[in-house]
Amino acid sequence: MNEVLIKAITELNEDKVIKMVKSLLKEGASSQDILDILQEGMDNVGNLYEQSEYFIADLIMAGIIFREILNLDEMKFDHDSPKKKFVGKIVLGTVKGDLHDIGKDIFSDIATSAGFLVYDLGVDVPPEKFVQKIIETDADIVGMSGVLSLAITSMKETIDAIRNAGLRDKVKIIAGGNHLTKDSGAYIGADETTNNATAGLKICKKWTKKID
Ligand code: B12
Repeated sequence: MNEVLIKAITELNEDKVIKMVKSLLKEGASSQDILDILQEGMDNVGNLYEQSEYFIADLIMAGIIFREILNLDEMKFDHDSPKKKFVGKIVLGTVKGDLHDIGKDIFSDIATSAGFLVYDLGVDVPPEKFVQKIIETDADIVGMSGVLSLAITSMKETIDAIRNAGLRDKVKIIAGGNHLTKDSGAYIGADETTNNATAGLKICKKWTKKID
């Protein structure tokens, strides 16, 4: 079944993807299971684009399908139920030059549902906007998202700006994106990097001492 779903998303077969996801959820699959499968399909779409088999319109279509799935009522992230008291504040954004926001939005959703107060700055966020928001909100954590290669440079510039503003010791910084590695994390100066929103949330919980 999973292979068929991966194939359906790779082929951008919208109706089939939605039908299959709904039926998997009905059978008891979790939102996270679905996410993992879809991400594999998205990787295939990305690879086909790289090989010039797919075009920009196909990337757009993949994004539309992914969002449709995220918007299904059944795709509630089954983390902690929302808490009245916020467990921490996160300033979040997709870094300068990068417009990809699906991964950022997933992290925002699950962090919010786990009780974090998330200040989402959107996409193409310049370093100074991160700095300004950290000061304004007295945030505990900065979450940077980005999937383009150039995002690595923007992330480094963002962390440099945070450091130059004298805020580096006041916040923990996590960078998320498909292509990020421990090495790129060390290069940009983040505390942690991840290509998995749930793993990222666990790290944030640990930082705010709210881990289960
Ligand atoms: C959909 C898509 C698009 C859509 C984006 C729609 C949207 N609203 O986001 C559109 C069509 C707009 C697009 C545009 C472009 N794209 Co594009 N796109 C993709 C595609 C297929 C999927 C991205 C995606 O959403 N993945 C699914 C999400 C869930 O994964 P994710 O972002 O990694 O997020 C997960 C984790 O990383 C993590 N996470 C993410 N952020 C954060 C943040 C924190 C704090 C934490 C804790 C965790 C976390 O949690 C998420 C869930 O686990 C990828 C291929 C790929 N394999 O990624 C190419 C890809 C990223 N795009 C690519 C390119 C080249 C482009 C364009 C330059 C194309 C063009 N010629 O115009 C433009 C760039 C525009 C810009 N300036 O940003 C390349 C990048 C190559 C590179 N090395 O730089 C890729 C890799 C395709 C490829 N293989 O060539 N794209």
